[in-house]
Formats: sequence, structure tokens, C-alpha cells
Amino acid sequence: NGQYIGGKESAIKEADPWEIPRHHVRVCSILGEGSFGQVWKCEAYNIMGFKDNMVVAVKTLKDNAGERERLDLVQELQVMKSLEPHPHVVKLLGCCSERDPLFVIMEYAKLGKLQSVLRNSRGVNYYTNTHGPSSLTSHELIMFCYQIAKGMDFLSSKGIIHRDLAARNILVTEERTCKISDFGFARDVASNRVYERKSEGRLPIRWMAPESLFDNMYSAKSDAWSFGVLMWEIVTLGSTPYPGVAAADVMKRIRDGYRLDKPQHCRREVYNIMFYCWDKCPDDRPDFAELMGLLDKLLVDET
Ligand code: ACK
Repeated sequence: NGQYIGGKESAIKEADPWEIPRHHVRVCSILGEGSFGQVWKCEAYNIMGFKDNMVVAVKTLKDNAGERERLDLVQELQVMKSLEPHPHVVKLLGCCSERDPLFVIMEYAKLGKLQSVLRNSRGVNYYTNTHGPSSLTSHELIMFCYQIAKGMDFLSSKGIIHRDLAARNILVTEERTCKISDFGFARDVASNRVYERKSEGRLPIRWMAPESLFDNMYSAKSDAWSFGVLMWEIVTLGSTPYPGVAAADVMKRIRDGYRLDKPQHCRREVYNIMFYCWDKCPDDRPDFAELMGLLDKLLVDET
């Protein structure tokens, strides 16, 4: 919300450049919903100086959302406001936050979640009812990994820890560009605010580094661990990590040094990169700049 300048007497509210008149947003359809929030496809009029109507995605809270969920969305908005635009991070376009309901207006990514893009790309052989070839090439899959590493390199350079990096939190545009989204968990470490975790049941156990699971420690290097799991999701076209293993057993196995196996058809060089992200010691994992270099090398060597 705006700040007051010149004390109470003048009480001139400094305009928040992100605030948009609510009547400039017209709801078209629902894109999806979680337990406490919804995302709507909308048309926005005169947003960011853009004269024509623009298709946008708007995040809102459901009526049953509590104070915690509200704070999460407000925090997500704060984090997005603080970022300059980056090609691989979902852009904030505006907000309606002066009164309820809170609207967080973001760029629209036509293909939706990477997880669904991967799963929908799976070819099905209708005769044998087995998987046929994917409609995505292995080059495109490594390109997705590279773009996400690039977006994460940017976020970590801003002191932002994502904490929930997974294929469900990556969006894909019509041009098949990946964009990192869902900053609900993200905390700007520079602001040094203490954050209480969401209820244990909602923790993304299968994506979490051991120091996050057992010691509640998060860093760019715990994001690197999650990035390795996200690479595994990409290579397996959207499989759930540790298939058939209960979450509690995943934790035990990680503690015992067990790691995700090399997926069938996954090149050794690709598996080596994800495996590097799963070093027990956070300092020995790659940072995102190094990951970009390793992935770029794969892309170059391929051609
Ligand atoms: O796979 P989807 O269509 O992509 O289903 C989910 C749903 O909303 C709930 O998160 C979609 N979604 C979220 N943010 C956006 C966005 N910026 N552009 C397009 N779709 C989005 C997501």
C-alpha cells in the first residue's frame, strides 16, 4: 500500500505504480485452483501503457483462505514487485491490492504448467498401449533445463531463494519458453525476515534437499538440489520423483544416501548434472551459473 508523504496533515497517498483500477480487468475463465487460491484468465485494459486488451493471468485467494495464505500471496507480490523483468521469470504486470479481493496480475503463459506440457507430450502407442516417442525433442528438454537455470541464476543473484522449484511451478509460453513462477514460498534473504513454514503436510518433500528436510535450512544450494529433481522430472516427461515410494520413506532413503536412479534413455552426461546437484554437502553442489555452463555445453555438443 502507498505511503503517506508529509505527515498526517497533508495525507497525500503516494501512488503505487503497480496498482491498476479493478474495472480494467475482465475475467474470462478459470485456469486452475489450489486449496486456497485460484488463477483466472482475464483480459486487462490499458495495462503497462499497452492500449489494446491484453490476456493476463490473475491470482486471487478463495474465501476459505486464512491470514497465512493471504500473507503468502502478499509476500509473493512483494517479491515480484522487487524484480526487474527477466525472460525466464514470470512477470508481474500489476495488482489490485488496495482492497479485497487481492488481484496479482501476471503475464499469461498459454501452455500452462511445465508438468502438464511434459505429460501431454508423451506419445501413446494405441496398439501396444505403451509410450511412444515424445513430441518434445531431447534438445528441447535440455533447453528447458537451461532456461530454468538461467532464471534461477537471476533470482539467486537477487538473493531470492525459491524453496519450491518443481515442474508444477514452471510455466510455458506459446513459444515454449519456460518461466519460473510461484514465489509463495520465496523469501528475499536480504530482507532477513523470519518466515514460518507452511504446515508440514504441504512441504514438497520429494524436491527438498536433506538440510531443508532435517534442519530447515534453505539456500541457493538447496534450490540447486531441487533443480536436479526438476531435471529428472523433465527427462522423464513429468514422472513423480521416487515413484511408488511413500514420502516418509523418501526422507529415510535420502538420509541414507540413496538418490534418484538414472532414468531409462537418459544420457549419462545429463544424469551426471542432476547427480552433481544431489551432493550431500551444499557447498559441493553447482550454483546456477555453473549449471548454465554445463547445460550449454550439452546443447552445443549436440549440434
Ligand atoms: O497447467 P495450468 O493451466 O497452468 O494449470 C495451472 C493453474 O493455473 C493453477 O496454477 C495455471 N496458471 C498459473 N499461472 C499462470 C499464468 N501466468 N499463465 C497461464 N496459466 C497459469 C497453471
